[in-house]
Amino acid sequence: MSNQKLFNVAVVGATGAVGEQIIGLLERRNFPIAELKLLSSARSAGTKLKFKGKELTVEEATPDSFKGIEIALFSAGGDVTKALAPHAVEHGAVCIDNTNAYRMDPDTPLIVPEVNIDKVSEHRGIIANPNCSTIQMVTALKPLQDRYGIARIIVSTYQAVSGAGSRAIDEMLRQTREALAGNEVVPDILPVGSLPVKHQIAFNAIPQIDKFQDNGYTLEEMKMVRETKKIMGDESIDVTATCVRIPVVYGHSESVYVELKQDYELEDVKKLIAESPGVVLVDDPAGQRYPLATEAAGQPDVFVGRLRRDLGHARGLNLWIVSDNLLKGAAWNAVQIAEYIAIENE
Ligand code: NAP
Ligand code: 3JN
Repeated sequence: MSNQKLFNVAVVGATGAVGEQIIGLLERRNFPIAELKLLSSARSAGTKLKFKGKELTVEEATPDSFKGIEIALFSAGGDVTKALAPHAVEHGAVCIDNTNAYRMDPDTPLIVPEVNIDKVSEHRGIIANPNCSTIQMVTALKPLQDRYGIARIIVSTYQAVSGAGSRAIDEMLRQTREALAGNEVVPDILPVGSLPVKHQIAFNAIPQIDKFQDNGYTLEEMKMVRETKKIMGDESIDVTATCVRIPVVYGHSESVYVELKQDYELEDVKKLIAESPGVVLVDDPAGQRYPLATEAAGQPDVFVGRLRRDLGHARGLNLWIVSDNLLKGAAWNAVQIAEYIAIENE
């Protein structure tokens, strides 16, 4: 008989695109669970979801849902986190939050396990999971920061529709069918569900992810700027981002330019990346091998390729970084943190 400690776990947002991946990972990773509580809004309460061959009934999330819960994984939007996570903490749970609600709170660690797991012990009940676009970029760049230092990052993203939730996936597939049938394409959700203007995503690229800020950047772009500095623990890194939605279902791709603080040899950089945890080097121009969203989908790792020196700047380096936005970008990063917490509390 095993003496392994088992945990009472809640998944808030269990019926969503991220929640579904969290539940799948808890099952596949054989997370040490005593009781699993699946929570959503009243809309989906009563839905049956499978976990390890058993049917569990989704319940409406309320402040009382967290009695006895030890680990709560939130992915139901920032407002839900703000309303419910403090109650979960009061009931003694450690919350791992996938939303923007607490990411920049100085008392909340913002964690990517491959980069800064040492900060997790500073939590006061809530641990924040970064934005998907930030997670994959910092996972790939951390070895370069450690070895050479990073002065500047210029990133352009090519983001999958699943990042905007399950309704955005449905919208892209519906619009594609409408366009191919020669029918009128009716935009409904993207780029931002709560804003009045919508754009077609099928056969298109939309340079807006989330709302525009007063400085002309979108919130997604500003998340990349702020979160990168916090996770890397270096406010001096200059970061500038352009975030674009493209008609891909799973897997965010990023064209990243980094300016290092020291001279480098390209072969050393490739070796560093190839040896880094959670990162896979796919860089074979002769064989036409480079990271692709279709190949990253369903995988937990961050894939890096197209490494080449900037022709005008000796310390400049270009990379192409791809990862499954719902896995390493959200659910897998959160479950990695939960596994770390579970081991610490055994
Ligand atoms: P989604 O597919 O639209 O799912 C939303 C989930 O939240 C559903 O389970 C929904 O339940 C639940 N929910 C909505 N309102 C609620 C309420 N008042 N109380 C309890 N549950 C409620 O969205 P998603 O793609 O899974 O994303 C969910 C959230 O995760 C996002 O808003 C974002 O904050 C975060 N996220 C983070 C990343 C990242 O980069 N780390 C990526 C994507 C998403 P119903 O079925 O009842 O509606
Ligand atoms: O659009 C994407 O590809 C990622 C979206 C993330 C997202 C969507 C809605 C709300 C977030 C996030 O994780 O930053 C949030 C939010 O929590 O603010």
